[in-house]
Amino acid sequence: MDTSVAAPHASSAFVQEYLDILAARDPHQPEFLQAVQEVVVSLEPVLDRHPHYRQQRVLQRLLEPERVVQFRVPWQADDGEVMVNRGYRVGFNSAIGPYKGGLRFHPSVNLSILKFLAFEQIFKNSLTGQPIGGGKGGSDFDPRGRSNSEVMRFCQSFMTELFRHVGHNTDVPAGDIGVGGREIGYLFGQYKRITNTFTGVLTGRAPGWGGSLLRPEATGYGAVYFAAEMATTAGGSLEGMKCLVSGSGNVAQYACRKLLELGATPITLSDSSGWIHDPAGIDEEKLQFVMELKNERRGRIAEYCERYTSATWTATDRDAGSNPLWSVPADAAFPSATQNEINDTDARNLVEGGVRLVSEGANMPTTPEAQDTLVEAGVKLGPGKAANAGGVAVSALEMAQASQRLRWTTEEVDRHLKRIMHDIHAVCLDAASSYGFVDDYRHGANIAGFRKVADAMVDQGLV
Ligand code: NDP
Ligand code: 2IT
Repeated sequence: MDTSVAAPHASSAFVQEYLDILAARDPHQPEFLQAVQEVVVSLEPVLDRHPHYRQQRVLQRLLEPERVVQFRVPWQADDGEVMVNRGYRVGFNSAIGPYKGGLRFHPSVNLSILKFLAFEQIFKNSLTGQPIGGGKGGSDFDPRGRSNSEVMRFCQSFMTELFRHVGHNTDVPAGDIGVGGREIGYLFGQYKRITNTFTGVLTGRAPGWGGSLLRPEATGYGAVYFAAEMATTAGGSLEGMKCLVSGSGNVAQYACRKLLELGATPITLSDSSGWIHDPAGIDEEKLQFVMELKNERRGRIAEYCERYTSATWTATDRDAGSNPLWSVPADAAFPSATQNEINDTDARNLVEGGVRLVSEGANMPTTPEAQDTLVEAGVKLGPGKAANAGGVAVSALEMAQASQRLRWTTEEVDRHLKRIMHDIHAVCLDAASSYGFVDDYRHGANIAGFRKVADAMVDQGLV
């Protein structure tokens, strides 16, 4: 018997009530409003079944960040020019643990984007089963084309203000777009110097100075583990699948590696300048080339085609209204670049091209309309807050190892990561079916993530 109920529409009176509150307060934060809408759309049956959430105004409270800091980041370029960027840290919710979430350095960063990311992080972190609250931060600084010295000076200036707001029991940042091992190193060095402490204040550290093995791999690996769980539940497996991957940074690279290990074949990658299609498959040797290209030489993905003639490169056309990467016929898709990279036209193209499974490595890569199109066409859709939770989950394992002053082996961390992704998958399906949204991972992730945080907020009173 199909017990599913029609998903409430984004414009339902229930959803509108909450969006109206936000639109009045923050009319210029479209990404934040989008992230809120995507969650609230799942919660009507939850609030109906647990009226004390309404009496305690839990959802209204949850929509307001506990704190936001914004600060000036002055630094000097190699040619002596004085530069000024803006830094932020959003501490959105600490009901179940210290704020936890990445730092993004990208010219598009603003408060709307960081509030959307921090809001998503609350539910994602709750789903991991680890004791971590939701936060995010970053800057409109663009590391692209900057020397190591410039990046170091920027990171030192950024941390010279950020240090007073973070701490291993208060708020523990990590990487995100534009922030990888290099930036975490410079940020940590400055924190250590200013505070005269060596603590687990940041995750994503190198294993030689307190980092967890497998943290760099964890987000991409986790997104593929989640996809494997979805495929198994649907009666299949990833083996033999042709896969579309977007981005070519941390998440995309390790998604490709795990796909290869599980017998699937990645055939696309991208960066903000363009995308490559390699019908012969991106094998381990080609992936090594991409890693060296992006992580060491910090080059552009177009170079892949100079080296591998089986591939073609197409420049990004921002006015095209759709991204042709998503039109390539395939079985599965792993959007791993940025928010809103799959619009409704792209979603239709994915369905037409044969894609049956989408696992979101990026945060909010699929617009709400595109998500509806995919789900209505029967595509299994793993939402970012569940599918890409492996990264922050291993960050929480890094915090655990740091506080015990010991280090787990790669095998131990991988075992934990697999179990966590398995559990998130199961919890999403469970929550979805017990609130009438059978087999819909989006609602399941929102509801399961919400309930744990909401209960903690009720327990802790009006704080
Ligand atoms: P990286 O900086 O390592 O790589 C980002 C990739 O996406 C690059 O290829 C970049 O291209 C491309 N990209 C970034 N912004 C845009 C844009 N506006 N348009 C087109 N392409 C773009 O970041 P990550 O791999 O760490 O992050 C990718 C996604 O995964 C993000 O959504 C992030 O929030 C999410 N995520 C990351 C986690 C992590 O542990 N790192 C954990 C969970 C989610 P270019 O080189 O041209 O900038
Ligand atoms: O979006 C994310 O989950 C991350 N960028 C990782 C956050 C973390 O604290 O590891």
